[in-house]
This record gives sequence, C-alpha cells and structure tokens, in this order.
Amino acid sequence: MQLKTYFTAILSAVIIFTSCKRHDAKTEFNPVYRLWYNKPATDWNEALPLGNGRLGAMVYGRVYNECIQLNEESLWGGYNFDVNNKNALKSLPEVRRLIFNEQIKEAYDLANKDLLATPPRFRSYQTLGNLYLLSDSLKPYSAYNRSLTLNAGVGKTSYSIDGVNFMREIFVSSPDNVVVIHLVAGKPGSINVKIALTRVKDAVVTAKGKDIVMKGQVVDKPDPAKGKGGKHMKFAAKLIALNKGGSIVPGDSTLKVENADELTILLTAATDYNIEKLNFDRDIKPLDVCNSILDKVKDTPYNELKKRHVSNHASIFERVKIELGDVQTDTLPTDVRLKRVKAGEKDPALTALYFQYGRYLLMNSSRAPGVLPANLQGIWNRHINAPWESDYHTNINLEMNYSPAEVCNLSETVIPLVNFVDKWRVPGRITARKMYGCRGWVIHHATDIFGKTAPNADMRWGMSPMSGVWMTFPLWRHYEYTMDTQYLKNRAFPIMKEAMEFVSDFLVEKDGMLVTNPSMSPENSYKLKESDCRCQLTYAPTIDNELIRAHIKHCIEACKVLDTCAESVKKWQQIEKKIPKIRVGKDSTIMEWIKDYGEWEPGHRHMSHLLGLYPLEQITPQTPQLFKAAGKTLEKRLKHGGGHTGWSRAWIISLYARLLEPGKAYENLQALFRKSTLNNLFDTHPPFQIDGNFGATAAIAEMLLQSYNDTINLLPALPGEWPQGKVYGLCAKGGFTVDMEWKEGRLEQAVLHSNNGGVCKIKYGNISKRFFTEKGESYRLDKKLNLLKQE
Ligand code: FUC
Repeated sequence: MQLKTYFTAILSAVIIFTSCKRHDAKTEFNPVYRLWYNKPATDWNEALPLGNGRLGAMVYGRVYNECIQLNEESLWGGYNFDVNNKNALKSLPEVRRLIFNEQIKEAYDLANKDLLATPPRFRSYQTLGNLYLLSDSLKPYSAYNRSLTLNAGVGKTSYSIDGVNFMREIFVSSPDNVVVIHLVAGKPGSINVKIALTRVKDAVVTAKGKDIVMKGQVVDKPDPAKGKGGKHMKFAAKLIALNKGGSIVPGDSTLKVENADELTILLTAATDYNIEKLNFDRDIKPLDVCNSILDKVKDTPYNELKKRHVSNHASIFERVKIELGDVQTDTLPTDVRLKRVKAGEKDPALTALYFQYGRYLLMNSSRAPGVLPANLQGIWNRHINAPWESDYHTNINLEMNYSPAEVCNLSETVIPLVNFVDKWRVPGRITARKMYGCRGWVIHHATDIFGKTAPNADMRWGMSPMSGVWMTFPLWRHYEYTMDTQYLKNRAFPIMKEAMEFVSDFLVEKDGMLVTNPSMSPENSYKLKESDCRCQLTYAPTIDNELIRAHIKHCIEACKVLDTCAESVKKWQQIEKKIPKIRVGKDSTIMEWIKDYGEWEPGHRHMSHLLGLYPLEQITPQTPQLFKAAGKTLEKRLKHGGGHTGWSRAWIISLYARLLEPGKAYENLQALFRKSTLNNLFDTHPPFQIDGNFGATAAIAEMLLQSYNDTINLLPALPGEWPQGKVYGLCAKGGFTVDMEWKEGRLEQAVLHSNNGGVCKIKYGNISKRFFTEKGESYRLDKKLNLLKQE
C-alpha cells in the first residue's frame, strides 16, 4: 500500500489532542493561567495588562483610589514630514571611500552631518491618561485578591469592607472595541465611587449626565532634534457609566456614583491617525469615532459583553496548551513564586505561565481592531516621553516581537506588521532614491508611526540600511507557516521584491565581492588597529551578509512557488555568489565584521553575527565549523557580561536551543527570571521593554520544537528540569501543528496536524522520518516516530 493511502486509511483513528474549546465557566477560573497577588500594585510594573490590540489598560487593583492607566495604540507626538538629509546623495561616495580606506572617524563625522535624518530624532508614543475610581472611605479591608486570567483575558480585584464583598472585573473587548469595567458588591446600595479621567497634558475633560469626555490634541514643543512644534495628533476618549440602583451625579469633570448596586463603565478612545497616510487625518473626528463605538454597545448587558469577549479571546489563546512539569496549583501569589525562582527554586509551572503570558501579550498588542504592530512596550506605556520613545526598533527588537507569532499559533498577530511594513514602502522609496540613488525601499534602525525611514539618532546606532530586508523576514515566515500563496503573491512578495531591488542597487564592488557600505553591526563597536577609534561604521558586516543571503533565498523560493520572475532569479543568484561568506576569526568565534577586528565590548548585548544561527538557518549542525564557532561566540559574549538586557538574554536562550544545548538554554532562562523579570512578569531591559517577553516565549518554543531547513525537530533542547510535560498546538513551517507528550525526558507520543498537506520531514534525536500528509488530517506518532493505528 502506498504510504499516502496508508495514512489516509488511518486518519479517522487519530486522536486529536488540540481542540479549540468553547468558553465555559472553567475557562475563566483556570488557575494554571492565572497571575495573582494578595496586595495592590505599588507601581506600574506591578499593574496587570489588558488589551485588544488597539486599547491598552494597566490595572493597579487599588482599593480606595483604583488607577487604570490607559493607552490607544496610535497616540503619538510628532507628524509625517520629510526628514531625508538633502546632502546625502552628494556625500555618499565620499563616506564610502572613507570607510573603504578605514578613515572611520572622518566617515562618521561626514555621515553624521550629511546622511543623518534632519532633524535626527522623532517623538514618542504617549499614554492616553488614567482612569481613577476614588472612594471617600478609607475603612480597613480584608480578603484582598487581584488577578489576571490569561485564557479569559479578565482582570479581577476583590476585597471585603465591613463584611461586604466587593469585586471589580475588567477586560478590553476586541469584538466590541471597548474597555469594560464592572463593579459589584455583596450588599445592595454599597457602591460609592467618584470616576475621574485625567491626562497630564493636552486634554480637556468634561462630565455630563453619565458620560465623561476627554478631548485633546498633542502639543509638541519645538525641538531642534525632533522638529517643529505645533498642535499635532488629535484624540478623544469617552466613558459611559451605567448604574443599577443608586444615582450618578456629574461634576465638572467627574461622575459621582452613589449607593449603586452595580456599576458598568464602558470606555473607548480614538485619534485622528490614518495608517493609509502614515499621518493624522483631519477628516477623522476622534470623538465621533468614540461615539459610534459606544452607541453600538451601550445597551448590551454586561454579561453579554463579557461572553463575547471571553469567547473571542479564548478562541485564540487556547490554541496552545503547555505543561512543563507537575501541574502546580497556584497557591502562592505570582510575585512570591517569582521571588522563589530568583532565589534558585524550581517552578516549571511558572515558566509555562510566563510562556503563555508572552502569547497573551502579543495577541493583545497586535491584532484587529488595532492596526499597528506591537511597539517596544507592546501597547502599554505610561509616559509622555517613553524610554526609546516606545518606538519600532528594527535592528532586532521589532523582529523579536514577532518571533513567537507563528510557532506559538498566533498567526493573525502578524497582519498589523505586514500592513505597517507595506506602508513603509512609500517613504522608504523616497529615502532609497534621495539618499542612495537606489530603487526599492529602505528603512534604518528605528521608526515612529509616521514612517520615518532615514537613518536617525546618530550614526553610532542609525546606520543599518538592511533593516528593511530584515523586516521582511516575519512576512516571509508567515507564508512558510501558513503556506498561503495568495498572501505571498499579493502581500508579502511585492514588499520582499522591492526590498531586493534596493539591495541590488545598494551593493558596491570591493575586492571582487558585493558589499554594503555604509553600514554597521547593530550598535557594536570595533577597534581599528593602532587607533583609538571606537568604530561603528563599516562595510559588509556579517549580519548584512547573512541578511542578504537569507533574503535572496526567500525571494527565490517565493518566485518558485509563484512561478514568476525567472530573470530576476538569475540576477539574484549572481549577486549571492559575491556576498561575503560567514567566517571564523582568530579566536575561533564567528567574525562580526568583514575583518577580524577586536571588539570594544566583547559582552555586547547584540548578537547580530549569530543571526545565521537563530532565527536564520545558515549555521546548523550541517556546517560543523560554523556551528562550533557560534558556540564559542556565545560563550565569549556571556563571559564578558552579555545578556544584560532582557531581550539579549532571550536571544541567547534561542541561540542555545539551536545549538542543541538544553542545559545552557535553561540556565539562561533562569537568568532571565532572575535579572530581567518584573513582578507583573513584564520583561525589563531595564526599564520595561516587551521584546524580552516575546523573545523568551519564542525561545521556550524553540527548546521544544524547531522547524527549519525543511525538518521538524521534536524536543531538540529539552532540559533535564522538565522531565515530564505536554505541549499542544505549536506550529511548524510547512503548515503543521504539533502536539507532544514526554516522560522521563523522552518523547512519548506526538500528533502532527497537517493544515496544508504535503511532505513532512520529522526528527526526534537520531530518528528521522519522512512522509506524505493530507490536508486537514492528523497523524499520531509513537516515541520512535512510527505511525500508530487506532488504539
Ligand atoms: C536596541 C538596543 C537597546 C534597546 C533599544 C530599544 O537598539 O540596543 O538595548 O533595546 O534597541
């Protein structure tokens, strides 16, 4: 019997592990998915995040003066204007000559003057403001608890005063596009609160009837580093308070709720940002947007809103289940568990919770109704001027944000990123032409929501012209996991191809090679022989060569799938031959630069030259010399203090997973908990930066499942500390979903769900199998990867 027929015959026998369960009462209270605390948050880093991709809320869970810090994804300072340096094209040849001549200081001075954006910096993503629930009474309370249940997406605060139980629930609904807060008490008429909505600047708040309205416009001060001042983004927020029993008395800007039995607050917000224009759009009236959202929901009972929210949320969240050890009931508050782990205790269930939290954060900062991707803080930011502007850093951070998206079964979170990258092409083409005289589109190391594509900040950080290429990788990966050829044809490939046009034009000849110039190895510096130059600018840093080689591979594969661009493929193949190869230096590590320069900071946080190991597929056990050198490179970085930022540590975990070193991966995961994790499980750079959460979530997945070079590798870096466990619903390239169970550190069984059909190459330890699959069917494998019949 043909393999294919054989498999088809046994399909009905397959046990399906994964199921997208409907929401039921259990969903909401599942302790495995709960972060909880026995005291209110003392600062923002203890508050608990909720979001729907567009609106964010950080809940402190305070008793008398509850604070909920709010965000709307597009509320930014600044605006869209041309920042390309007019002198760039004229000075480019000289910058290139100086770099080739190793006159790096001179090159830096000239580039900083003539290539850097004018003005060099942009403004920040901003908080929307705070919602307060204030109480007059300061009576002592007991039985306090606050929690966030990840699979339901519901936050809860409960306590008791004078024998009366109080409970607040909060969620941010994606189907209804509102923040919903619900207050109940054990005794009728017990709810007495003043509701206030505030913002530190640029807003006016008024109350009327049962509504509070905030209307604002960002006023930017003139700043030579950031551009003209003026009245820029318009925004609005509106809340409606709906009481059962008692009364609501409006003040000038607050609502006083007296003796209510129950209270529901519905809040939404909007700006006049229009992603199509990468700018604000005065045809959009933010308050009208708020009104139309609220009009649709204001008559819907609370329970109905909650049901809609939870079933939508759980349908995405519950695609993946994980257990990394004995299921631990969460009898200890999350901050206490974290503290114990920091002190060296084992709590695999906390790792599982942390993994699920990463998924939770991504789905709540990057999906419809939102239109923008997750920024450096996802969507949660309390500042007017945030650290690094809470921007989109494209020299590792934004890429890392999306590293868990596909493998962790959250494919739709990539869509806002696809749209945003697509929009960059308009300003990116202008920068490519004006700065470099090139076709295609380019972006450098960071951008705002207005699509600034010129190199910004300073040439010590800004000169990363391959960032656009890098940013196409999550787009290509979306195809590799979904195998959606229409998406590839209509969305991803046009963006990839145009990025390749830029590469083709930007590369210059040097010693028979094709090299990038100017460029840098993100944010790291090298020593020039006998000089005190702390040099960043260079040509053909290893990362660029890895990026270009990978991009050419992606583009050629895309052309094959789409049966197009035969002529271009030939040209790209010619280019590929001339791209410098990854090389090993005198200290047996991967060379970071085109020459074997000494590093200024051998423990630097960026691991740019190891991109070929993870997430790319260029340094593998099949390239043993590079594979060994990659291990040495990591060792050296760590020996000199590498991994000191959360995201850097997260990357190290993935790198060790790819090196098939579970012990080291685990050790660095523990270091991440110890050094870079806040009480609300947010990653800290420091301060809070979300890329570490996302990078570590992807890294945990990478320890359990890898799929690259056409092979799915089961449990490739399973540490001894997780001897027994289960994971259901991780995704693999080629359109597969995988469920696994293991015992005593060994695979027990796996189920492979084929979402697209086709050949599957699968591996566990030394065992490899290859077989055909039918679309929509599932295959159960035993510990030796033999196919099982129905039991
Ligand atoms: C990169 C890193 C920094 C920081 C910033 C937002 O440039 O080098 O550590 O994470 O992004």
